[in-house]
Order: sequence, then structure tokens, then C-alpha cells
Amino acid sequence: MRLERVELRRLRLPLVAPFRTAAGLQRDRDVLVVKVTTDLGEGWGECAALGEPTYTSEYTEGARHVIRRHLLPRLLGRELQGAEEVAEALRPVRGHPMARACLEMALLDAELRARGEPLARHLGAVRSAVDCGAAIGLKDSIGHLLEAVEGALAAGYRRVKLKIEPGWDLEPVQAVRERFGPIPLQVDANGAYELGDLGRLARLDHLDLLMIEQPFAEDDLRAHVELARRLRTPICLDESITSARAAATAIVLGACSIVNLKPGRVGGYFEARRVHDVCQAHGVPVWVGGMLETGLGRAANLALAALPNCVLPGDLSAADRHLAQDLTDPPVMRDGRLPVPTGAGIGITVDEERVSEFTVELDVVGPERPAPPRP
Ligand code: NPG
Repeated sequence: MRLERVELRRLRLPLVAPFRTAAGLQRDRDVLVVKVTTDLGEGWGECAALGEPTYTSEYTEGARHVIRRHLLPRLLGRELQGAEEVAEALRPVRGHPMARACLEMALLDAELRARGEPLARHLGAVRSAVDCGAAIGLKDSIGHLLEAVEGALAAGYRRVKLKIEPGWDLEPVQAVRERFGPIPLQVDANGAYELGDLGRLARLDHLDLLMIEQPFAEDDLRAHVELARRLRTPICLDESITSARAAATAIVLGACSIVNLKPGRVGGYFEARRVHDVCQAHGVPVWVGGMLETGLGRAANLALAALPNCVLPGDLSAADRHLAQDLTDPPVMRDGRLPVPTGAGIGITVDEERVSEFTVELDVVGPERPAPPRP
């Protein structure tokens, strides 16, 4: 296949409500979406990067720059056997996994659409619907937190994840436990703690949490090892798992016993599947995370969540849980589960009118129109 033209759009989508985590406050979703045109047809991709470099070093404007200046020149016009070769073509560029993943996703969508093959089947899906979990941001009061948890449970979500940070941990989590009893509950710190907070985190151990996610900084595997030795609550890693190799290292060192899988964080769907496989080989369950994606990114996440070792409910919801406006019609959650898309490629129809409506910047790379056929 050959990439011929790219529309790179920066969109600004309103959120239902601001979303606060230890990794910053999201007031809206500043997101990059690409439409690629290849010799096989069109495909869509979404970049997981947030508007500011507060969750990882990548951010929307930076991703836009690296895509235009460094990634696309390595892909445009080049003959590829398929999207599986995108990672290899981009190997000379260091870092920027979310920017790479976005292009890989769009080319994979184009390739699979042309073949009539759904992404889930291509990745090795074993399920037609997946369990959904709700992620609840940091709140300004326990009352607001309890309301949010109540709303998520009423909507049918099969587990609840609470964001925590130093000063917002034991008390709110305990309050949720007391009020809602033995619901499947987990917490996520986005790296907000230090090794010296070990004792403080140990106080969560009696709350029967499914896991504590990324308590320490992404490069502090040692602190995670120490905590894992001390607690019976499983430790899950997110930001630290940047590749299949990183997953193997973290598991072998004893830094985690659960992994959050995000294709953007590891540079694409093929690497995400390798992370899944490495974890499976070590008996480590995985679940699919979320990055406040539009319906496009979420549909692709549902395909990934259908893999055999994705045995825990993910941060999977229809986009309308977080976004006031979306680029597709949201799927309907039934009984806390969402159907895995069955259409070719990512399997959803992007509403191009809505895409245009929310576009704040547009770059077109490649010829405006395909060259006319020679007489
Ligand atoms: O359902 O998309 C969603 C949100 C899930 O909490 C969620 N994502 O750390 O995993 C995370 C997290 C996040 C979101 C982090 C936004 C930073 C900003």
C-alpha cells in the first residue's frame, strides 16, 4: 500500500464536565484526527495526546509538528506491504509513540477496509462485547464523588476507577466503599506519590481494591516493586509500560501484576498486541485504558479489548460519557457491556460534517487532488 495524502485536523471538542487527575485538568478535548488517502482507499486515525504535556511528554501541537515534519516525510509515497510496516518505517524517529500510533491506526483502517476485515478479527479478538468501566476524576468534595459513583453504577458500569493523589486517597475511597459496599473498585494515581508515601498507600490495602494503578513516577520501577512486596492489593502499571520490552521488565522485576494497555502509549496497535501477548505469557491480566478519545479511538479500543487476555473491565465507555459532542454516533452500552465493532477496519462511520465543525486547524499534506490519468 502507498500513502498519498493526509488531512491532519486539530479539533476542539467540549467535555460534558471538566476532568481532573493528578496529571492535570482537562477542560475540553484538544485532539488530532487524521484522514489518510492511500492507493487502497481511505482510513482514519486519532492521536491520544492531550492538549498539554501533563500526562506524558506528548501533546497535541507537538504531535502535529512531529507528524508533519518528521513522520509523514518517512511514509508519503513509500510502498508498504501493509500497516504492520509503519513502525519500521518510522523507527529512525525517537519517542512520540502517540503520534506514530495515530498514523499506524489510519493506515491500518485503510488496509482493513479495503480487505473488508474488521480490526477486532485482525487483532485476534475472541469476544463480541466487552465489559465497561467508568473512570472518575478528582472531585472537590466527597459528596460530589459519591454522586459521580452513584451515576456510574446506575448507568450499569461494571467497575469504578477513582483518581487519587496525596490528600485525596484514604478518606474518599473509604467513603465510596462504605456507601456502595463490595463493588468492583480500583484507584489510579497517575504517578502522584513518592517512595516515602509507601505507608500512606499501605493504608488502602484493607479496602479490597482490584488494583492500585501507577502510584509512582513512570521511571520509578523500584518504588513499585517495594510497594508490591508490601501490599496484597495488586499493582497495575500504565505510564511505565511504553513497550512490550518495558512490560516484560516490569513483570520480571515484580513491579506489577496487572497492565493497563493503551495503543497510543506504546506506539500503535501491533505493539499493543505484543504487550498483550507478553503479559499473557507471564500470566499477567491486562485491560484497555482510555484517553478521553472520540468515538473513533474508542471503537478501536473496543477491538483491542476483545483480545483473550483483556480479562478485566477497561476504561471503556461510549464517548458521550466524557464528550459533549462526538464524531460518530455513540454505541449503546447494554448491561455494562459495549459491542465490539464488526464493520471493516475500525468499523465506524466518521461524520465528516461534525469533524469539519470542530476543526480549529487543518493541514493537508500531499497533492490536493490525485494526478489526472495520463492520456
Ligand atoms: O475513559 O477515557 C476515559 C478516561 C480514562 O482516566 C482515564 N484516563 O490516566 O488513564 C488515565 C486517564 C487520563 C485521562 C489521564 C485524561 C490523563 C488525562
